[in-house]
Amino acid sequence: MANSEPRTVAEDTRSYTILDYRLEKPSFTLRQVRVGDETRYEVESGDLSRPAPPIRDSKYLSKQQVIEIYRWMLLNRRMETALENLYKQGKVVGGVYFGLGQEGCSCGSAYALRKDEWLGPMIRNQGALLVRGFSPADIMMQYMAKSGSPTRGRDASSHFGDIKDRNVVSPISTLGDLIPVLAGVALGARLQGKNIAVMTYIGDGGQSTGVTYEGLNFAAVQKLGLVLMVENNLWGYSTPADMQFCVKDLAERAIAYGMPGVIVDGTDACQVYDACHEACERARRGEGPTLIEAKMMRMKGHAIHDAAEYVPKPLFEYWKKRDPIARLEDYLVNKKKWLSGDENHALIADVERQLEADRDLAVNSPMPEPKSAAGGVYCDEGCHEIRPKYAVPKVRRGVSGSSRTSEGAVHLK
Ligand SMILES: Cc1ncc(C[n+]2csc(CCOP(=O)(O)OP(=O)(O)O)c2C)c(N)n1
Ligand SMILES: [Mg+2]
Repeated sequence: MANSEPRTVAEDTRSYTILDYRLEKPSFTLRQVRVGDETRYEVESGDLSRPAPPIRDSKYLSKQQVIEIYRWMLLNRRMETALENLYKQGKVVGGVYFGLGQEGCSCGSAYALRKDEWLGPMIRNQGALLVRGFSPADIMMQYMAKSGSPTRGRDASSHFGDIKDRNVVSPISTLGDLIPVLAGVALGARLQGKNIAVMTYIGDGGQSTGVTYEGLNFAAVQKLGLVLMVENNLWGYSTPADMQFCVKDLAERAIAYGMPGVIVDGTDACQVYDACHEACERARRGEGPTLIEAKMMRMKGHAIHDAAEYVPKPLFEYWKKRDPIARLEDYLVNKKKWLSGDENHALIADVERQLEADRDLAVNSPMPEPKSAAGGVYCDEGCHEIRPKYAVPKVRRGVSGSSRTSEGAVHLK
């Protein structure tokens, strides 16, 4: 085309695709109101009377696998109810955080990882911890700061992981900081000759941080197998999502990083799993990261101390109809008939039995001895070896101040 000829709009327009798995696209606007000294919100527009959407059939999960995810979700919820009661009995040290309404996202996403892959959970992903092999007793003991807890009573909240057996990186409270860490885990695996999927989470609030950009951009450029779950639960503490960002959907952020963006209904574990499975497969092929936005609602306050008075009540009622467990139960029992009523009751009773046993174990276990308080806090030189997870790193000997033993373990100096 000659330079003098005007270009058409079509030639200058690029288009991008955001895959959207949802069967319903909720849309509301909120209005900020002042009640005395308090700031609250009201629903300004949006249809709150719509019936809940059905669960979407999974392209990949077998009947048994859907039932297994359902069981994890039940365990997740019942454990949090038990924790709430333990808090009210004064047995919890510090606060308690809940993932009520987010169990389908937490459990369905973690279920897509293989055993040798890695998870970096955030505070609402207690369901993901259960899927990775922590027991309800581990989590309850942690909140009660018991000596048998994963941190031996040295932290009373979510700051624990297991890099030896369960491949879980401990959450970092500074929002967004887990993203480059997990990208680094994928890079480490690649240096050892493996492309693996690594998964972590960030909220609608936390995704505004600079480190989110840095971590995602690094993962995109290096084609690292990061699966980032952006858990858009409509609130970042007391800030509604539409005061946090201007894009229509947070999945659109993926376009600017140069990676696929996907939207799922976070209350539908089957959709969550399918999107995560596809992202994990892409990661395993060495094709790079995926950003998945899971849309749902935080059904409690930020933590147990927050009554969420600022959230409009009709919004809670709307999302209660979209409860991830009640809808999956209906899907399994009434729509698919994969569980009879009796089988469902037996499964629920089994979850309750497990929880009661774990709660009793946690409650009756001892507090730590005072003299153990500083144990394990500082790493004295040579106190333990850090071994590569997959194979001997394919790095030059003697770089970065490290040396190699004959078995290939790296001693940090
Ligand atoms: C960098 C950073 N800024 C602020 C905080 C304090 N803080 C902790 S949780 C939270 C709200 C997070 O909201 P969101 O990311 O939407 O996650 P949600 O709690 O909804 O799961 C804030 C502001 C923090 N931990 N880190
Ligand atoms: Mg949020």
